[in-house]
Amino acid sequence: TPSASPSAPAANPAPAPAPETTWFTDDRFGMFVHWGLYSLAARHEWVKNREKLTDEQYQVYFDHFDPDRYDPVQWARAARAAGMRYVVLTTKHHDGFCLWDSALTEYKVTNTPHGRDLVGPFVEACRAEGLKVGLYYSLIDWHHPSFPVDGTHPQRDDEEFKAAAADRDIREYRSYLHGQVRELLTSFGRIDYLFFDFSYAGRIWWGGKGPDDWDSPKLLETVRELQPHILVNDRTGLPGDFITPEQYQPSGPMTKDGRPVLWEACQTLNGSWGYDRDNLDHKSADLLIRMLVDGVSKGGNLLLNVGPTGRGDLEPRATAVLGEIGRWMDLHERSVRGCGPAPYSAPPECRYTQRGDRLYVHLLAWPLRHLHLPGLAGRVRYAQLLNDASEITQVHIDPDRPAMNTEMGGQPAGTLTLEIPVQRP
Ligand code: FUL
Repeated sequence: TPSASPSAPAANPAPAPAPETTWFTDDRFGMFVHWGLYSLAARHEWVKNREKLTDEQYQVYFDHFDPDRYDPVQWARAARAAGMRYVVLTTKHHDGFCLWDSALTEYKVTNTPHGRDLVGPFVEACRAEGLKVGLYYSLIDWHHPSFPVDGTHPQRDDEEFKAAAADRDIREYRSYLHGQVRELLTSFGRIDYLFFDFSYAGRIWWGGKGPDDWDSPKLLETVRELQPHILVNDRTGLPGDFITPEQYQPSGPMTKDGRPVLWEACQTLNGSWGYDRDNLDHKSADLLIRMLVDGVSKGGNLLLNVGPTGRGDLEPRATAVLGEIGRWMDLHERSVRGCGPAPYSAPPECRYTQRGDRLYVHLLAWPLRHLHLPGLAGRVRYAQLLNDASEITQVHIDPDRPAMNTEMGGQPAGTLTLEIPVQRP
């Protein structure tokens, strides 16, 4: 049989293999880090836009950016201790400020008083702690002269926006952003995850043409070429490897065009992504654990955000809540890691997560003296509390409604989890 010459181009090149997603669904829980010039303003990462600060007014944060206490090992350890297994850092947010020594701009950390790259040490610290490495990159750029709008414009595609966009050459910005993504994916070794921001939920913010402006098809091609195993989100305006519900809990497993998709909810501690000093509206550890469990029961991940201070510290309110989550994860992580939805409907105020033959029943409300588990008659072999392996007494078997006595003292609401080996249907 004649064989093709080695140099002949393949008529139908094989499609790139789908990236490995097992680590993502095993890990389930990651840390988002929003950090940049806005951390000095300490009142939300959109401060430039919200307060219509001019470039000159915003420059003060650049001139004073000197995070003398930056210690990414501390961040990575805090993430790990909280039960998180990957960390995602904002390398450039909408304000355009770059946390690495980009050759393509002067608007970068190495030109601030700090004078040193921040991304390299972050990547190293994650690796040292055995965490997967994620980078966030904003496709929006209020600083670049060729991006259609600057930070003072409203978000809508109104007349003001159109007038501002008309005299800018998007091609320059497009090549800048492609160049920067190439830098990020070639300068720091293996990167596992990329969060572009944003065309979100089918909506292109900031008017413009989103994927056309950014040439998203080419962008994704470059990303896959440089880091073939990487997982990329869906905010380039094109489908990615996972979708990114922001600050809400989906009502069930998520689908796209009728097919199940990987998803990850990103969530703030207090409604702001950047450090927000005077914000008192912090979520409790209990609520955050419930969000994690609820997400896993629907097949999703949780990317929980922290906003370090301008000096580089995780603020005490964040470390306290991460510590509490970590104490829960320490005893309950096997009801999260590698778990997903169970094929049964959970009783009211409960969530099921399942891995293999282990069904985890998370009781989100307390007290529940009797718990009826519809559809599980004949499948429950044994039941125990997960935190201390103590047996749950099965007090009543009704063919349709197995019921268990769950009157257990001393367990705080929202953190009681039962482990039940079940026979799969
Ligand atoms: C958004 C951004 O505008 C926020 O500032 C934040 O980065 C969030 C994760 O994505 O839509």
